[in-house]
Amino acid sequence: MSDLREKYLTAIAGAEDEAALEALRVQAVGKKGEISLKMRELGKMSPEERQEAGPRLNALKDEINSALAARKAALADAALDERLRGEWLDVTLPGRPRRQGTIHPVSQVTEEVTAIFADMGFAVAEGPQVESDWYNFDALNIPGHHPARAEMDTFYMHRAEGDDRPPHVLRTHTSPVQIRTMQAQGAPLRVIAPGRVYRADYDQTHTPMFHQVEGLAIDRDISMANLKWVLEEFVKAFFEVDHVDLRFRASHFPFTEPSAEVDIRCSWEGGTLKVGEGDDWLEILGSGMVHPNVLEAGNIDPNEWQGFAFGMGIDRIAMLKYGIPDLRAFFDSDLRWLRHYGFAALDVPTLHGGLSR
Ligand code: 2NL
Repeated sequence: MSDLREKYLTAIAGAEDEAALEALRVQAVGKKGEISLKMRELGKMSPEERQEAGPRLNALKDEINSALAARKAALADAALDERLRGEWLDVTLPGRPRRQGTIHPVSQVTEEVTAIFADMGFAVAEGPQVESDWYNFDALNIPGHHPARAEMDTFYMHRAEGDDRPPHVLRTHTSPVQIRTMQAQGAPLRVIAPGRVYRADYDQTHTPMFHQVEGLAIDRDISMANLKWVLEEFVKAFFEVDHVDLRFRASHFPFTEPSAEVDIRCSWEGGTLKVGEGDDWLEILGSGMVHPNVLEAGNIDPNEWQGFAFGMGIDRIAMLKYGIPDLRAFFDSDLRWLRHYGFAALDVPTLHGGLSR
């Protein structure tokens, strides 16, 4: 039996890969392996012989199994070491200038919008992209039967089999972030919520993931007049012009009352957009006074507080400001497109240093 032990322990220690180990396992302790055959012979022995050989065989079997496991772990460690050596990378090396990346227009415009609203006292709020249907719909005064739920082309997450609770959704707007901020911070409040949103829609002007920024200001005596001033300041700063005309068109959203869509005066002479002159109007955002039900969902008393809110598409205003024709190219990761429309990595947009150059 000590011959067997010697034979297998030596072979296992020398096995070069997992296949060799497996062959040894079958040969030694497999169903028809050498140890198993010896165990079968126990039946033919006298009780005295069996009492001596049985435990020894069992111990040998255990020892071989341990050696197999140890060798397997050692081989896996060696394979990992080998791979880590092969994939070694010095992340402290300087970048190669010609291959340096650029800032995506969506990131650039998000930074610009953030800088403008920060200057007017708005903080940035963020929240989850997978939301409960309560935060995405109910809290925004969109009940279960409301057509807005169906119209929104919502992506639903899966529930476990037999779990009958309503499924989570990919947020269809960033409004849930403002509900969470109202609950966490109470009034007064001034925040913007930029981020990714999702709707099952794909064509020339829609991608299933896109970017939105929403704003929310809550205080004791906020009015549409405050909304109008804030949006005017924003549009002038964003399009880098001294004068704009805004047009408020009555509209409808479940979460605001009254609601207005906002157009800016512009011209498309020569195919390029000029903001603040000409006779065309360009719709850029939706807005309104926060609905009392929405304030209540945020645990804010609508008898004491009121506020305005607005929302706009970041991708859309990026296309307008920087003359980018095709929305879908935004998310293609085409290096030539990124080099052409991207921004220098160190040009951080600020109001004093210039938003864009
Ligand atoms: C649009 C319109 C809008 C809001 C978003 C909002 C959020 C809360 C309360 C009330 Cl928490 N309103 N958001 C309000 C009006 C319009 O978005 O066209 N977005 C692209």
